Amino acid sequence: MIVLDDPDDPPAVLNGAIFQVFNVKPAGTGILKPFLRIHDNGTSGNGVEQGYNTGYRGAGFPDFDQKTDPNYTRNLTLGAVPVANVGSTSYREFLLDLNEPGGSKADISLNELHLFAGAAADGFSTNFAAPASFGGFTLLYDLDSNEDNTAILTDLFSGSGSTDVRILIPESSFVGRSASDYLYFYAEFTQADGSSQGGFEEFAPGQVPEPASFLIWGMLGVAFLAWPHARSTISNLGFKRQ
Ligand SMILES: [Ca+2]
Ligand SMILES: [Ca+2]
Ligand SMILES: [Ca+2]
Ligand SMILES: [Ca+2]
Repeated sequence: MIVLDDPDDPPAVLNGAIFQVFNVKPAGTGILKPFLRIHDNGTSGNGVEQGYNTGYRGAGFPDFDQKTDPNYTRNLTLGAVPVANVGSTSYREFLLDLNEPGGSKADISLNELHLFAGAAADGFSTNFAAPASFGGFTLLYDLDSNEDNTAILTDLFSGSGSTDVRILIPESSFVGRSASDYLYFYAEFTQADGSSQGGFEEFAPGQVPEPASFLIWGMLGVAFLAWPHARSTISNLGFKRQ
């Protein structure tokens, strides 16, 4: 089990994946491109909040706790997820924005995370909740494949679209897949402190900086001054963006 409950916590590793406090606070709209929003809607019951991304909107959806806005729970291709290098290891970068109340209710427990790939868009199956390949969908990564792992995370940065955590999945999980493959990202949270709280939890691909703004930041040398938490954790990891 890992716990990230302080902005200065160092990155932690669970079954090869890196979990890191990471705040991206878009100045405008359209910078974060979420692909999965889940909010306990009572379907799962018992305070479990779970779901996977898909563009499917036919009968039976949502089958878990997905929000149905097509802009925020949608199909995602592997090519749309950027690569981040930590030392000599490559990872695929995902961002997580938690929406929990403050104080003693600010934490949330990520219990399961499954990543599948398939040639088909609009996948629709409760089998995504089980860590096993099925019907054209190949399991690429399971947070619990080595043991039952848990990440206790905290809504450290409030406000919609203000991310809290970066999750880096080893590129070795994606060997043999192509950029056009569809990714299915299943997550399951429970609430250590009671039933579902606050707003939805939201996943997005890592951000690829716009070349112009990146250049300006570099010229002014202020990029990391404006991003102190990322600065400290990036230097811890020897992070280098491709
Ligand atoms: Ca947040
Ligand atoms: Ca909570
Ligand atoms: Ca687990
Ligand atoms: Ca919540």
